[in-house]
Amino acid sequence: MERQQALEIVRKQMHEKRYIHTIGVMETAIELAEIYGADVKKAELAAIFHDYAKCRPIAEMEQIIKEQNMPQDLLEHNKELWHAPVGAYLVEKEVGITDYEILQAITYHTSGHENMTLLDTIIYVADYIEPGRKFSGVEDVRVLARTNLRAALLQAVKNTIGFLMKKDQTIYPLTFYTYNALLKEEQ
Ligand code: DGI
Ligand code: FE
Ligand code: FE
Ligand code: FE
Repeated sequence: MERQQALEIVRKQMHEKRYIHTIGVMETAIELAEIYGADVKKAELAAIFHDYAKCRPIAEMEQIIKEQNMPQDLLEHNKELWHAPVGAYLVEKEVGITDYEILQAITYHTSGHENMTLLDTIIYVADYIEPGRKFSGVEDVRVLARTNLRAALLQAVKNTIGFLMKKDQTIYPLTFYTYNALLKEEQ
């Protein structure tokens, strides 16, 4: 699918601000794919569609998680986690994207998982560092992303867990598993 067609599809799914974020993730993901030798076209499409379900009604996402037998523990944690796996499902069903690597990168862009592929990592990191992001510590991750993508991923996961803990939010187990797996990889 061509970039313009994909962008027109997602534009109808989200508010202006979210669309601008999507463009930022797309541009960043393409840059990272070029640096690290990933499939640039897949990175572009995964980035364009990563937040496809972000603006869907909570009730619709909940129903999809139940009916499609997604991990039911999602329902006990932050609703912000839901749009990632639900997005991958809807992108396949409504847009017709069937590429497994793209769907996986979308599914895990919020929590990560224990065995992150290069594409999964690019989407996770691009989502975290795109130019519109302002959170504290983001600049360090931006710098790391140019030289050591794995280290950038670990730092982004750490920052996310720290941020959630400061806000007294529960941490989804898979987010901790992602963190643990990345630390073990370093040792
Ligand atoms: O959709 P975006 O805003 O671009 O970014 P995202 O999909 O990476 O994250 C969405 C939100 O999910 C973000 O505010 C932090 C939250 N989140 C990420 N991991 C966890 C989490 N919330 C909880 N409670 N637990 C997690 O493990
Ligand atoms: Fe997201
Ligand atoms: Fe993210
Ligand atoms: Fe995003």
